[in-house]
Amino acid sequence: MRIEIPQEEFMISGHLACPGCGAALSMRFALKALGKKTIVVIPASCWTIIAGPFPYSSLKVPIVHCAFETGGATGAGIKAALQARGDVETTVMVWAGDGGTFDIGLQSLSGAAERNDDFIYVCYDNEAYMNTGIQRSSATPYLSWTTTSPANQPKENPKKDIMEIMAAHRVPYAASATIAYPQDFVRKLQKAKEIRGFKFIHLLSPCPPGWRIDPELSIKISRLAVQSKVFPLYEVEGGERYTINLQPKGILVNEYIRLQGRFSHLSEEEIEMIQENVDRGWERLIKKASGW
Ligand SMILES: Cc1ncc(C[n+]2csc(CCOP(=O)(O)OP(=O)(O)O)c2C)c(N)n1
Ligand code: SF4
Ligand SMILES: [Mg+2]
Repeated sequence: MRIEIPQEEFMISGHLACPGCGAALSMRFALKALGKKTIVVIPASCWTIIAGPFPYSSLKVPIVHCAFETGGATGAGIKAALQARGDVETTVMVWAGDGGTFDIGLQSLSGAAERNDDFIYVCYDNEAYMNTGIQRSSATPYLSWTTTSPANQPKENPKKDIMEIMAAHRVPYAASATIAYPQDFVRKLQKAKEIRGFKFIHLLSPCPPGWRIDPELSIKISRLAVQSKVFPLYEVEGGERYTINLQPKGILVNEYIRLQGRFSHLSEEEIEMIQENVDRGWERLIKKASGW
């Protein structure tokens, strides 16, 4: 189903993102999807900087900056305040990094999800703590380089499965997305806006300095992540109804990782191990989507 992407812009010139930042382009489309009556909550992250220094802002909607670990609690509080004032129209969107979601913000995210608070939580996942110098997070992929997981000692643990954590909370809606598929991303946000209760979007966001890629490759790499099954596009409703939104071509994982300097230390055997993990993850997803 093709949808009309709104023309109106709510992200304007003057933002402070690096060239090719997936998280910056994604915000532009998120606000097109949600429209003017949106309040954006931003825990400490690259986006704290990207938005611009007070009193300037690159967004034409209100922003609430909050402490690193408080995205879920702040989103819930702002929604409650709006409701107390009789405002049932304004959408609250928390926009948090992977560090602020998978790690330090997990408790306030879990609390909001368990209470089924009525707002949208977007985790833009660039797979490390980028704003403070590319440190490893629990969203960093297996065997990836970061400044705290150097090439001779890369990350030994698999990426935490945040979508399954959200599904286990039985939230009304959770979906994965990337800006390489803007129609899919906009549709998911518009759908989330219409659902009452807690909504979670897991957004893959390439970061050229952190992933050691050329800025012009961000979209291509996002597309390869989906087409190689590294990052499938799917939805989970009520914690149990899985829908795969795009059938990947199933290209080899190597097509995705060979363009990224953060994986340049990997041996053929290690790439094969990653391929096996990705294949297993895809099989698990297919089983859930077919209701097994
Ligand atoms: C309690 C606390 N610890 C550490 C920091 C420092 N800090 C600010 S942004 C950031 C990294 C955020 O990483 P992530 O959430 O992945 O967002 P990204 O920078 O990658 O966009 C850190 C560690 C902080 N602001 N507050
Ligand atoms: S460091 Fe990465 S996430 Fe942060 S602004 Fe630059 S490209 Fe975007
Ligand atoms: Mg990050």
